[in-house]
Amino acid sequence: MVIKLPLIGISGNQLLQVSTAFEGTSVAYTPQFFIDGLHHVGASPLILPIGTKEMAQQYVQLLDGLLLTGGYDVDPNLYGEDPHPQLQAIYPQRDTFELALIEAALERKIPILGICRGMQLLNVHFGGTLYQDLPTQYGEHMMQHVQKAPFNFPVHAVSVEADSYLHTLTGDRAMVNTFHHQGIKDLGKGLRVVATSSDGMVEAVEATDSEQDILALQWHPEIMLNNDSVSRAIFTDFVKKCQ
Ligand SMILES: [Mn+2]
Repeated sequence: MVIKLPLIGISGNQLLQVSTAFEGTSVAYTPQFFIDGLHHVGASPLILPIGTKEMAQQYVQLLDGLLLTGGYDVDPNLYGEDPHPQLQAIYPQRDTFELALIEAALERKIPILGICRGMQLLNVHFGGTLYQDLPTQYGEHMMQHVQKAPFNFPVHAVSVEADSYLHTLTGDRAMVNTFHHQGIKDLGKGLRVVATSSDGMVEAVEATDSEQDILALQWHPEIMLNNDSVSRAIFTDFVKKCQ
């Protein structure tokens, strides 16, 4: 008998820079944190390689949940802007593929967990905009959002809205890690901000439509699963909802 664990699709990345690790060959991949994290909470992770819109639709038919990962900057043309000088590498095929994943997942109403770029792309899907480069566009009151501390060390606080779903996992306040030079500017219609840092940065969003199960975070719980109970709660809860 085959034991059926929740099948979680992970939006895969592609290594475009030539790396000696793969003898210069481009590779499809996801950080091991996501795999380990999903294994740990009893799910079957499935890495989805960047492909066509049709492939995205096909993949989502198989899934119980969708995990949108971090990575390249989002193409600013998707929210009607020209590239800022500090915009970093973009990969438009990944944007197109992941927007199709989002669309198909919303249609099937399967749970979506968005992380970092995943949250930003969800916002763009809902018609929102991004800061292309926080250090030059956000203003002087911005705290450090690319931490110099070890990746699994939570460095800044976020305040969580009392009536949000996230609050049931975090309480009023959580400590998070942070590695982002982009962030949400104008919020997309259909999303609500459920956590912010003290400089006003959007740190988490949820869907306003109660039929859609979206939780998206600007931080990286997958890296803190071994040392942070809130991060474990977020992963555990996500997989439970996918069952
Ligand atoms: Mn941050």
